[in-house]
Amino acid sequence: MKQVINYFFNILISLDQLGNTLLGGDPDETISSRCAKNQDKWYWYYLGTVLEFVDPGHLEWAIEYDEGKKVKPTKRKD
Ligand SMILES: [Ca+2]
Repeated sequence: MKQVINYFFNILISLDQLGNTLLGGDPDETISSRCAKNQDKWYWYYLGTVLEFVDPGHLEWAIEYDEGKKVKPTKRKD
């Protein structure tokens, strides 16, 4: 069963990364990670607000420091 769950989780991650690629981002980075790094832009901020509402702490664990835009680890300012 765990293999099936991992399989579908990997499919979701790849779709997420495809979405980020289609939006001009790094193909190895998820939309959540890009969103977390770009909280200074209104559209990423509002998407981040939705993600944080659905899953509190999401942006903090989803950020990928080794992919896409290079940023220093920071806390979201709410
Ligand atoms: Ca990645």
